[in-house]
Amino acid sequence: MVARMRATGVLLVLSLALVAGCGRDESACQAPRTPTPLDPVPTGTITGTVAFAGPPPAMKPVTLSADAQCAAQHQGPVLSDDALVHDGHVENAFVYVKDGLGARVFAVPQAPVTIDQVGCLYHPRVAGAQTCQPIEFVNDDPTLHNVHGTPGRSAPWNFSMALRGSKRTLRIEGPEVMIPVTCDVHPWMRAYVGVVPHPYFAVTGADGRFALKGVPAGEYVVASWHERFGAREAHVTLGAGETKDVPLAYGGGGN
Ligand SMILES: [Cu+2]
Repeated sequence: MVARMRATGVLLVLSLALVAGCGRDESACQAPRTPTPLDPVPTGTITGTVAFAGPPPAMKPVTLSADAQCAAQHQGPVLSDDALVHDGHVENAFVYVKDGLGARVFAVPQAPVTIDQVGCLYHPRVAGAQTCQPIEFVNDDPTLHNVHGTPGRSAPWNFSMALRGSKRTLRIEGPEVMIPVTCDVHPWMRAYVGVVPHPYFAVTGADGRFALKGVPAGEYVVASWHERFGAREAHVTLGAGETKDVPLAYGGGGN
């Protein structure tokens, strides 16, 4: 009975993917573009640490038992990983230049951003990409996944990845912070992709640090996004050859 229900669910997911997975209009990414020359514009670096004051909120355990293939890949409890804070440093914050670049146009990197599915979790959980940069989803699990992206400013996607080792690439033409990615087979699976029209973004690691390099001298709004802690902004004036440290902080009773 359970097997039949699961099989029915899988068929439903596959059917949805067939309906919704095709036909994304990525033609805007095919149009030729002329990047604004940065040289001889002098540049600098914006750095910082995303901080959390006080005790971080608890993370809930994830129950993987609905899929034995998922559960078999983990020993011990798996947490939601949606509030990773280490000694006051926030991991998985998306930091980016939100305003100040004007009408500059930037070349699109052709190296893909890779988001893997392993242990029935998305790795990385938080990623960044430039508009129209290839984003490659990989299934490294011996089970079916369904990659379901729900942007608000560009076309959604929804496709199945049944085979281990399968890959699928898409490009997102519209800037958006952040785009949620889920899996219809495993409801705990969650990723977020920040898409911006320039290369000045980063995702913090365990030390909470970020560095936005090669930023043209100027005045900027730098912002951070975190899935549970929300958004923060800071203003910075960057001179040629300078490295400016920008404070971005959560907690302290506010979160
Ligand atoms: Cu899945």
